[in-house]
Amino acid sequence: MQTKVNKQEAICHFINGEFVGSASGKMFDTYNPVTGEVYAQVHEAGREEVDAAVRAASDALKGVWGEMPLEKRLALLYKLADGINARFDDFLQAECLDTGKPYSLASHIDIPRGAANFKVFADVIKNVATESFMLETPDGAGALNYALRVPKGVVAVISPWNLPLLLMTWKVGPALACGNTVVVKPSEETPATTTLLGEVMNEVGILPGVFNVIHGFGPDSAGEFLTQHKDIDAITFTGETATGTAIMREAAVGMRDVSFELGGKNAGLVFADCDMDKAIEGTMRSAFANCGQVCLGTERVYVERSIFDEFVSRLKTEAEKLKPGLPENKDTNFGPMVSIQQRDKVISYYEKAQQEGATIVTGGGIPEMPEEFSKGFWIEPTIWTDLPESSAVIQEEIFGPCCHIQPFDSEEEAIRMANDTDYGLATAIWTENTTRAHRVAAKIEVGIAWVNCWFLRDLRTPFGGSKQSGIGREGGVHSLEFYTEMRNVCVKL
Ligand code: NAD
Ligand code: 6OD
Repeated sequence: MQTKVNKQEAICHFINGEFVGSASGKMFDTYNPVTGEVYAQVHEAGREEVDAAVRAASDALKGVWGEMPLEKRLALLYKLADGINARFDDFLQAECLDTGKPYSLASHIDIPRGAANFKVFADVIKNVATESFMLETPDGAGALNYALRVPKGVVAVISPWNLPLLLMTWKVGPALACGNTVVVKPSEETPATTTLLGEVMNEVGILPGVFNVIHGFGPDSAGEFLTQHKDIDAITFTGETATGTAIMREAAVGMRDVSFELGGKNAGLVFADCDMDKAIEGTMRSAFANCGQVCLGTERVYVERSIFDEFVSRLKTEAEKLKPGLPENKDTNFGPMVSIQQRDKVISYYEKAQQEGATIVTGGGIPEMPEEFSKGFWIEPTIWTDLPESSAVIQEEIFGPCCHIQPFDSEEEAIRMANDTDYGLATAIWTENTTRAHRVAAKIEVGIAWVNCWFLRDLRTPFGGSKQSGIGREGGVHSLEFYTEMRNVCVKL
């Protein structure tokens, strides 16, 4: 494998169709979260590599890629999706090595969605219309206005570590479908699958320079150098709200457009008229899937008082059944945190909850693991009750496998508590009363409201966050709003 996701060789940048190291020779370690061991070194890009990647992307835009007929471009995107699926096991192995997540999860979500993101947006761009208007003019002949969609240019894609392939292709897919070229900066924690995608790009015949990858950190490293680069035309970013703020400052210079998918502190609302089995199953996934490292995950659960005790007791029983273990084991359904830093951060909230007098229903610490995993970044799934709504544990995004459960007495109270946050990403509402479902969904200040389900994705729908959870919407035609510019042509007849 050229991408070098093995022990001996370092993971390279992918610039202008080639795997290259850094001129400075600077590298950083990347870890296997299951064992806590370094599994590879990664080249860290300096301004020189960032500059080379942006130049390659600019040249590709001005060259054959920029002139390519739509049908041909979209056929290549279909080939890309097929190319990922053809190397499904390589992607699965690389993703699970970087993140420690179970194969059972990544084989159902991360890798298939990583491939699907290319086909979906190829279909969207092919089928979307642009507007036209006939203007009446004093001479009676009129003027025809019609809009053209043109690519934004060179797009910087900055992605996080929790769903590395899925979240990166969620942006690269529409960017390429719209005819842009990209420079991707994956998270320093998870460089493998983005690099591997470079191989598939070459295999299927995507032209050099269309897709480029540079590795490194954020501040004073590849991320910042990329957002500061004057030839970047737009920045699409998924990550923390604080990072979004820093990137927005850079984007202001040169008036570059941004699309931001940021943090969340999502509420689950469980009404007494819910189907309890569905609510428990859904809340289990929304709180603990991917070791709680999903931006859409539920960290605050509000449960109607009459079913509170039963809900807490059943969620505890299910949480205690989660099985940590090697990603490749069939019965593993709970992985480690991505890094020691992330685990330390989550543990600090576990300590805070205890100091603030939470009742620890289950978990609250670091589990005993077999000797061979004992240095891995494992953590216990945790449930609390009895904290005041003002607690940092309830107000701040933790991004770990934990949730606090609070009782409520009325629909209005549940809505008020759900909305009492600076974030506005997602919610999950559990009720069998359809009228209530629609009424409540309309009142929660979020980008995505799920009813009796969670993370059920239709990629044609608008996806994004309200309040401090994001700027803009991606998904379906909404992605085209960001990845293209509309140019109006006015023809006097
Ligand atoms: P992060 O913000 O720390 O890092 C994300 C990316 O930004 C990384 O590639 C990082 O290297 C880069 N970066 C950091 N500082 C930068 C800077 N100053 N300039 C340019 N690039 C910079 O986020 P993370 O820890 O990787 O991911 C977890 C966060 O992402 C959580 O807050 C989570 O809610 C959020 N998230 C949101 C969504 C969504 O769709 N809304 C999806 C997934 C994750
Ligand atoms: O499903 C998606 O398209 C998406 N962007 C998911 C985000 C998950 C956050 O962790």
